Order: sequence, then C-alpha cells, then structure tokens
Amino acid sequence: APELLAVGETMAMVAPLDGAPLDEAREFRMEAGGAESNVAAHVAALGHRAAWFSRLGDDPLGDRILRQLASRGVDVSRVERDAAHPTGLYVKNPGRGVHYYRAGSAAAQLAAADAAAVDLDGVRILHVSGITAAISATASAFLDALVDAAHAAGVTVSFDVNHRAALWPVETASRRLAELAARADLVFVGRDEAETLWGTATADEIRELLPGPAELVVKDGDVGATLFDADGVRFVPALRVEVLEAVGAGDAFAGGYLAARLEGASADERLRTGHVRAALVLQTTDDTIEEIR
Ligand code: KDG
Repeated sequence: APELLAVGETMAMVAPLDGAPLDEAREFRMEAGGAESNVAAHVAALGHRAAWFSRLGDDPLGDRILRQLASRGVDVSRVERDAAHPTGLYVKNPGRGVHYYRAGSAAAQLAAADAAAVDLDGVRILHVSGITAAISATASAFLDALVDAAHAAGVTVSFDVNHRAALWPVETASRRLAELAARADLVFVGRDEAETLWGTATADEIRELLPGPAELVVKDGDVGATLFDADGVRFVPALRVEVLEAVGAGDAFAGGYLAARLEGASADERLRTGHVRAALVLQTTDDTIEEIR
C-alpha cells in the first residue's frame, strides 16, 4: 500500500517555453499539473511510496498525464478514466497568471458515492486540497465523503487550503475552506491566502481561527513557516533563493514536510525539508522538479 495517497484533479499544463507572454509565445511544453499529484511526486522523489487518485478523460492528455506522473515515481494504478468527459487543461501566461479549461472535466464528475471506491487500506496519510471543493458541487461532496472515510479508517488527513480565486467567489471559499480545514488532522495554509480568506494577519491569528487540527503549518513565503502542534509553536525560516516562478512551491513544501513526517522527523526537520523542496521548485519554471530529482 502507498504511505501517502494524494487525491485531486490533475490537468495538462501548457506553458510557453521561454517565458514569453501567451499571445506571442511560439514554443510550449506540456506537463502534468495538479497540486495534489505534485505533492505525491515530491513524496515519491524523497523515497516514499506515494499514489495519486483522480479521474482523467479517456483521451491522449489523460494518457500523457499518467505516463508523466508514473515517470516521477507516482503510483497511478488507481486512477479512473471517463470516456464521456475530457481531461482538464490549464495554460500559464508567464507573469500574468493561469487560464483554466476544466469546467466539465472528468475529475469534476467525481461524486460522493465514488469515495467508497477509494482504497485507503494501509494508507498512512491522505492528502487533499481545497481545489477539489471548488471544481464542482459533486466533487465537493466527494471530498467530504472521502475525509469521513479516512477518519473512519484511522488515516491521517492532510489538507492544503489551496485557495484558487479563479474557481469560486472568496465569500464561498472562506466559509467552505475553514470548515474543511477544521476537519483535517494536518493543515497547510499560506499567511497571505489566510488573509484573503479570513482577514487574519498573523500565524497566531490563524491558529486562533483553526484550533482543531493537531498540526497547523502557516507558510509565510520567503519569510518562513510556523508549525502549531501539541508541543507548541516552531518557526523555521525559508531558504534564500532567486525566485524564477512560484507555482508549485506550496506543493513542494507540503511534499517535503509530509515525506519527513513519514520518517518520524522532528518538527524542525519537517519544516526544513519543506523549505528545501520549495526552494528547488522556486528556481525553475516547472510546477515540480523532475529534472532536479
Ligand atoms: O499548486 C500548483 C497548482 O495550482 C497547479 O498545478 C494547478 O492544481 C492546479 C490548480 O488547480 O490550480
């Protein structure tokens, strides 16, 4: 069984090769892009058994994602295919954000009843994110059912808030993401993201808002990350790096943290491993780091 199972939509990500704006770029690359599968890839790269579950279209983009994730060491054997709905797509416009083509995707069709088919046997950590709650009403219900199933099975639930402003209004996200975070055992959230969602300014204020999770990790960009757990509060500063592109750095941090956690590492070591993985991704235009592995 995998030590970590990550669940959530992965799309085909298209990005201009040379960082040129989308309306001018002439050459592109296409990689598997999904916050949760990125986490699985980092955990696998650090030597752990990591699997990813979602649903892909029964189309060439789906085939390509499966092949790319497998080549990053992720177990994709549980992934489902949907012949009636396509694999989602997203396109990066360097320096200006991303464009999603994911409405009606295969992953958005996941529904509460599908959670029962997700095999949690032997899994130590289930990693999910707020993106799944945002992509469709049925996927949101699937996420609730999956979290319930994990709790019932004694599997640790790791939740990255991952607010994506392009997917839903902030008022909706604010309420829903706080509720999901409160039900997780381990929560990752950005300080900025929390400010946008909940108006909290500091890590302490976020902990006051989310006293429930046994582990709460507040990431404050290039400043550092703070862990709140039963032993108290730990802060570890980020590494100083030249930032090329930040997409995927949060996933890298979570992957590093979770891999160290699987090893029983200390709080400081978990935070440090998160920073090291994030630093690798910050120095590339990839969402993950297959070439640095
Ligand atoms: O964290 C990186 C993700 O944002 C990216 O891979 C795409 O999963 C994605 C999303 O929904 O934004």
